[in-house]
Amino acid sequence: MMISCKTFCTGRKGSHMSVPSIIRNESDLRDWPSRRREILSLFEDYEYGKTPDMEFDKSGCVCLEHLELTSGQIKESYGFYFIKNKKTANLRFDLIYRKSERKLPTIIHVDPFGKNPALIAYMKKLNPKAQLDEMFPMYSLANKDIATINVDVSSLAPDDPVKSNFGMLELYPPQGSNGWCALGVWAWAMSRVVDFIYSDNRFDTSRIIIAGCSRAGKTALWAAAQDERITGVFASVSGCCGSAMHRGKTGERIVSIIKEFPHWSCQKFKEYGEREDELPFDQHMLLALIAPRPLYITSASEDDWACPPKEFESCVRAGEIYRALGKTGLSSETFPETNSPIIDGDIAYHLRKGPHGCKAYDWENVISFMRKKLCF
Ligand code: GTR
Repeated sequence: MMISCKTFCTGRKGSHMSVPSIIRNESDLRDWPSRRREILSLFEDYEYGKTPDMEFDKSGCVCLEHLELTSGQIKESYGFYFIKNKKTANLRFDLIYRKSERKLPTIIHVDPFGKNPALIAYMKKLNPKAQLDEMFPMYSLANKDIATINVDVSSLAPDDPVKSNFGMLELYPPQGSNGWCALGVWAWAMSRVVDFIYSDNRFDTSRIIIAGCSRAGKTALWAAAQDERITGVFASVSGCCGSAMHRGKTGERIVSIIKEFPHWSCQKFKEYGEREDELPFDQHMLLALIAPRPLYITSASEDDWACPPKEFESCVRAGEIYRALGKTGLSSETFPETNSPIIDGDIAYHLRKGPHGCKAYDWENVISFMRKKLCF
């Protein structure tokens, strides 16, 4: 694939650009499902770990609370429980929607921050003006006839190098170099919520959008890569181990991720701290696993740590498989100005003016894109 250097001139110096191809030859193209499985295994074996086959002694999902709000909206809280060898893990999620004659599209939001005060403080430090409810404006989205589900994935695997071993990883501890990790558990949690959506006739299973910001954006991409029932994907400022290419990346690199967040990736990944160029894949291939589904990637102009040009580059590169599958990639392959969304293809991208995070501006654009693509 020809990629113009003009588009990607901001890479790290000294990094050579031997980027592995999504489609290497005619047979990859002819048999995309098997090439797809091969790419998925690379991510399992080298980065996020492999989700184990699981069988529980007992598991289920219960509605813990049902409220009819004065606004006319319904709010429900649920808990999934999983029991194995007398050990228990649970997953909490909240649903807000407005009653409708029609089955509702849903947005499932990855929330590793929700109930964790230490993380909220951390986010505030990153961005003192952060308004955490802007990350997922549940009530206003519910007023647009979208069912919104906030999934507290930290209830299943706390976002902490030590504590993440409790909960789900206690029931199924990581095994070997590709053993799963907190991020893998979070992605798995999102699929359990998809099971819930499939089991409940209030929801339209052909319109399930996953969303996440930053570490939750990484999770959203990995969840959608594994679970093809998810029909649309929105990842904001997902940076390193999310939408940003590893090769040539500036700001946060694998070496810092494995030091600061060792519980996010599998053991094997730790060998690649300063060796990004030797990985047999790069993050554009994670986006390729989402094809042909509508995908919206956002960056923020003050977020050099995430490296917006490298988040953009993976979108350009993933366009190859979208086109091969009869869809379109990005409608423009030139890195955009701030607040100039590129939204006419099946992959959309914008660079929001401002700091790391997810804002009302991001949501407005994402919702109009998803409405158009998924026809709701
Ligand atoms: C950054 C971190 C990223 C990202 C983010 C977050 O500082 O280094 O990888 O995950 O924080 O989740 O807030």
